[in-house]
Amino acid sequence: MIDFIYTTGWGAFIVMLMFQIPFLIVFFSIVNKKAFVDSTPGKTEASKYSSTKWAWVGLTIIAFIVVNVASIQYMPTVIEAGTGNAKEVTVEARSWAFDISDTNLRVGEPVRFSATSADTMHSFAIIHPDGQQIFTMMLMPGLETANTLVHTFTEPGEYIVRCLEYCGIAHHTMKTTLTVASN
Ligand SMILES: [Cu+2]
Repeated sequence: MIDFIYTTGWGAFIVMLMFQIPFLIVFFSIVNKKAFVDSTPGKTEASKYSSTKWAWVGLTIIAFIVVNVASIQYMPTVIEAGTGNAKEVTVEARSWAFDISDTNLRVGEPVRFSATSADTMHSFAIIHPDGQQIFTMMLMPGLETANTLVHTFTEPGEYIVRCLEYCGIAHHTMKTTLTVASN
C-alpha cells in the first residue's frame, strides 16, 4: 500500500485528496453554519451578490483547469510515459554513499534513474555545475519498488549528486558526481 502511494501518480492524487477532503468538510460546514446564523435580509441585493459569487467560483475553476493542463507535461509520471527507451541507471543510497550503476551519461539521452535506500531516509539530488538543483527524489527505506524519474540532460559537465535529507553524522559527506558528455 505504501509503495502504491509513493511510486504512482494515483498515489499522489489520493494523498492530495486526503488533504483536500478535511478542508472541504470544514469549509462547507462553516458556509452552512453562517447561512443560518443571521436570517434577516442582507443589505446586498441578492441577485448582485450571487453573480459576484458565481464569477469567483467560475474564475477558480478556470484557474484550476488552466494551471493543471499547462503543467501536466512536467509531471514525472507523464514524462516517464513518453520515454520507453530511456537508459536505465540504478542508484542505491546508504549511509553515507551512493552506488550508481553508470555515472557516464550523454546530453540528449533520456535516463531513467531508479533509486532505493538500503538503510534510512535519504534523497538523491542532482545539481547542475552552475549550482542550480535539477531535481531531488526522496528515498524511503524498505520499499519494494524503486523510486523512478526520467531526466534528459541538455548541457554537458560534471553534475554533483547529493543527499538532501538529513541522515546522520556524516550526511554532509554523502555526495558524488555524474559526468555528462556532449554528443
Ligand atoms: Cu543525508
